Amino acid sequence: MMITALTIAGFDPSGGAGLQQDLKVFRSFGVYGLSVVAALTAQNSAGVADVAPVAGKFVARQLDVLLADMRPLSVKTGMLYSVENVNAVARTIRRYSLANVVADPVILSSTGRSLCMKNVPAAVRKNLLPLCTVVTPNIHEAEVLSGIGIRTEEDMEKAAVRISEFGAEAVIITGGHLAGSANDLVYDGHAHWLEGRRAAGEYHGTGCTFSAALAASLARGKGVHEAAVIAKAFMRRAFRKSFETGKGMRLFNV
Ligand code: PXL
Repeated sequence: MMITALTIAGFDPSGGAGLQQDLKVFRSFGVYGLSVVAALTAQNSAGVADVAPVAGKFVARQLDVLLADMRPLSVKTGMLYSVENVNAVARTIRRYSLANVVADPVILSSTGRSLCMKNVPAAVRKNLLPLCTVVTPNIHEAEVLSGIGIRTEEDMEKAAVRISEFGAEAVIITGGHLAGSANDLVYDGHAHWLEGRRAAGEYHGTGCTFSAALAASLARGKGVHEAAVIAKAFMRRAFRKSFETGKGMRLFNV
């Protein structure tokens, strides 16, 4: 049987993040990718110039038509952009009892542009996190979701506990943006640390690549902790295989 995973995310013409990157990551795990577009962006390796939302009703329509016919073994959400889209995704997960849900709570682009409307983090906390197998915030996203400022690994643990209280089964805070180290925290009721070193340089699509690798591993039947170890190893290879194609950040040739 073909293993399938679904990504619900934004369209990035550079292909370094969002739907296209998720599909490439799925492919490299031997997982067939389904994709539903939740937002369009105009961007290149130097940053996001513009965003055009996709209407919540049309995100729901894409999901309904697809899922009436096919059942993915995991689901990854990325840039959802609007509260309507967050709620359409949450309703769909419930209606189809979708399992192995990975939420990458995208808030800002790597260059600091907002990739969601103002009330999206609150809607994610209330409506999406209770349905998640794993949520994968970076340091900034974890600060916004938890309301806790993060300077140290101890702060990361406090934020993970707070985020897990919103209902996600597990929380993975990626530490690449913390000064000094790039250790990731997997919190599933207990804290497990995955050690790593920060790769030199600026990269586009790091969070998407990591969470897509995690979703692919869950689709292949791995548990959260093992999937996180696999996704972290996948990132080490992705950093090694990254390349420069434009004037800005490096992209991952996964
Ligand atoms: O890396 C966050 C991200 C997610 N999804 C899309 C993006 C970006 C960053 O630019 O463009 C579509």
